[in-house]
Amino acid sequence: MLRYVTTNPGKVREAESYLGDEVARLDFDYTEVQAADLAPIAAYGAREAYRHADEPVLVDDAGLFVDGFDGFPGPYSAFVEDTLGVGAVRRLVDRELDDPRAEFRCVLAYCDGAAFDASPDPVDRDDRVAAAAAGADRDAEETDPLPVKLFEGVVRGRIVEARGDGGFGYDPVFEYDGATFAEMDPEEKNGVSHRGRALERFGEWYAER
Ligand code: ITT
Ligand code: NA
Repeated sequence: MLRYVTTNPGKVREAESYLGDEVARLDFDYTEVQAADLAPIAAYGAREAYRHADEPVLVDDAGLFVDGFDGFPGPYSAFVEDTLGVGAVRRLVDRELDDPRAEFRCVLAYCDGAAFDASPDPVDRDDRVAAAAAGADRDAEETDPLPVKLFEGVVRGRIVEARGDGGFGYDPVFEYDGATFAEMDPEEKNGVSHRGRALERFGEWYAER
């Protein structure tokens, strides 16, 4: 059984809506290393979660990256949500920036203890993830040989005044094509979201495995 490793029930709903009963939640709070990118955080988390669960695991690290703030809050999105709240991020964007554009990113890290084909796979990695994964793997060669495979999804939108009661986290303040993510149901959101895109890349690859 594949374990979707997260403490966040909102993420699980979306993963289940995409992967169905192929996946079950594992509520495990892995160590979040500090890094400027999501990929190494997810990769380290997947290794730790695999050792904990001894079953195939998928770790989901995500964040909101505001263009005009050089990607802030990015990897610190959870900390900023817990301390300031999503309304404060919206007010900060409104006050400080003329350009409200932002993107959500999601990196899924898969680990099942086995090695992967090292050949470049254009489906599931863009250049940024490949570079970060190479970095993670390079670090890991010294300390941790456990192979991890990464899948990224990105969606661009803009920060708006909060609307909608669906979703979780920053969904009410993130607008895509006229609707906030909090105004979409999980299927609609998966159809366009960072997580949906990462899940799609993972799903195609996993079906072949
Ligand atoms: P886990 O680490 O246990 O999976 P988490 O909620 O702490 O749960 P992250 O570390 O990935 O997850 O932090 C992501 C932050 O970004 C957190 O504040 C989330 O609410 C937010 N976030 C992630 N995906 C999101 C989405 O699809 N919509 C809105 N906010 C999202
Ligand atoms: Na977290």
